[in-house]
Amino acid sequence: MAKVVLSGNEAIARGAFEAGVLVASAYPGTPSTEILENIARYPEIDASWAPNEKVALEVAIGASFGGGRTIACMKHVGVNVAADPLFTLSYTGVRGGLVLVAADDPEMHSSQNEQDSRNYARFAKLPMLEPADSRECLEFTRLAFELSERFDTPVMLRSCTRISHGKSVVELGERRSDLPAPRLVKDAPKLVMLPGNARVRHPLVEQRIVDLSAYGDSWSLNRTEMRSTRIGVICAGVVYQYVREALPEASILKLGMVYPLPKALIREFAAQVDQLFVVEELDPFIEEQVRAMGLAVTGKELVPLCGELSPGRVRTALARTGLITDVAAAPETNPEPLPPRPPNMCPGCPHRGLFYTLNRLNAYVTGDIGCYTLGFMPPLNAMDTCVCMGASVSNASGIVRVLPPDEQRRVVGVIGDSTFLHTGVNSLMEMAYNQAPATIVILDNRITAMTGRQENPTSGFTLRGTPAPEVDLAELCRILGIRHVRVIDPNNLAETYTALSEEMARPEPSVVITRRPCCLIKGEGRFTPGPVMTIDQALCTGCRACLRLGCPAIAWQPAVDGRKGKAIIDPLLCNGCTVCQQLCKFDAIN
Ligand SMILES: Cc1ncc(C[n+]2csc(CCOP(=O)(O)OP(=O)(O)O)c2C)c(N)n1
Repeated sequence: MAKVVLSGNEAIARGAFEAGVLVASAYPGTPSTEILENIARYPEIDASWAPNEKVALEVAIGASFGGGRTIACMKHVGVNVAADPLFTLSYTGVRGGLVLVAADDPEMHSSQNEQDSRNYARFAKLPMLEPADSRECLEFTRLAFELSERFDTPVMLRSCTRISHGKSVVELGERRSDLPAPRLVKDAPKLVMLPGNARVRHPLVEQRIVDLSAYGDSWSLNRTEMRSTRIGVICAGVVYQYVREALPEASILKLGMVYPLPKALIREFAAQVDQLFVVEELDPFIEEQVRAMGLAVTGKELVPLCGELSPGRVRTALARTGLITDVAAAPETNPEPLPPRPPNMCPGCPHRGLFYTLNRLNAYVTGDIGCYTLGFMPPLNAMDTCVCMGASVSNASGIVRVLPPDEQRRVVGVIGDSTFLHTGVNSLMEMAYNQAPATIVILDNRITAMTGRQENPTSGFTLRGTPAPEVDLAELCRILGIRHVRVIDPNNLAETYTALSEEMARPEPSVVITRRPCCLIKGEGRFTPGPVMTIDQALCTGCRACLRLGCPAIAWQPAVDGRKGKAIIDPLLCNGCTVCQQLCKFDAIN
């Protein structure tokens, strides 16, 4: 078959296709998003966005219980949301093979924390595979389904930013067409996890881990590469590439299955080398288990606990042992720091007018995760907390309970449309139920913008672009028990100011929905740019009020030759939202 260059995410998608997967479900999140987007290219697979990761996994569980092979994909923090079904799925096992892809983000390129998903495999007692390049992404995904059915277990596949987004050569294979057709089979003792049945399943789960560990001792995914026996390194995933580059002479035990560990193979390898190291990103996951086996091993004393590794960091770390001497020659990944370029909302972003207004109203903003988190950045400076998806609403509901009335009124929770449907709905239900007097703003830009403009249940389209029912957010809020709901245009500053100041003053729960499409989604009923604005230099007084919007289209021309500094608008960037025009007191912007 053909050889092609694919990203890790594309290769995982291909692996799912070749494995004969019938159903794929996911919620977007960097660096995992493109897995489902690429699966959607295969018409043989029913691929769809779920409103959150728990739902995605449960859709996959349903498909597996029906007898079909199925995959659920998410970023590392998504596994927290999906953890409830995951732990019990470990007990039920599968009918059709089930793979859960967790894409970690060491260094937090695009995440709020850098948790290590390997801990989930151990915690939930299920196997985890970790590919080291795109070829392995494809191969391991295929093999994960075989493993899942052979051992009656869900299998986790761990990727990370560098594997998901890096590209390398893969060899394409055929799609499996010999799998049994799905059909209903009643099997309550296995699939109904009430205590009596679960008690029977638990010992099977424990035995499964023992069996998988023994299987791993001779499975080709775990392999030993013997070179100099002075240094022996156990590693997996992308770190294998770093170790090969940084320590070309070292012997390596490369693990393809990072949980459970192949204990006999590890002992055999340890016995062959003078000094044993574990090099791993984030937690001492392998190291602690190897030490618990009674083996002398060095790891996190040298290797950083936080952030990504690189060939340079691996070499520098191991150089501290004195075993490597030519560290000066070690390649450093980023010798010249790049100039900082802080992230910013796009010109014409409908979130900008809202945050400008929240700043003017001196609101205390419990924030959430999405493009609008950038409302935290100067000059808008209008976000005070941000924890996880959905937390804005429940944080607002909690914070007002400890504040005096004059401070309660300042509390505003802000949440995007996708985030609201992800986990905000439950929080708003709580807020309405317990009548917490906060104001919530739902920023309805009709799309999941932050992760690359994925459709969601408010946007009217499915993953494949077919029309879908639209959730009516205002009606949903009313049904949840919010009596005061209003829909406004955030590009209208006066309307936004009036709505927010009135709702903030109200000693009752209320919701303001700011409705305007993201300026990056074009198409019918979506964003249409307005007239490009210009600043009349004769009328501009250089008051800098328009700069308080932080719009990338507005620049400052410093004073020259005794003339005052003035603002200018870059016509190539301006999307014509008119927000700057509305706040210019001198009518200089037209
Ligand atoms: C549990 C979890 N899943 C996924 C993500 C990735 N993610 C960050 S923000 C976001 C959605 C943003 O969409 P929306 O709320 O509509 O706001 P917008 O970016 O459109 O302004 C997603 C999916 C995450 N941070 N946490």
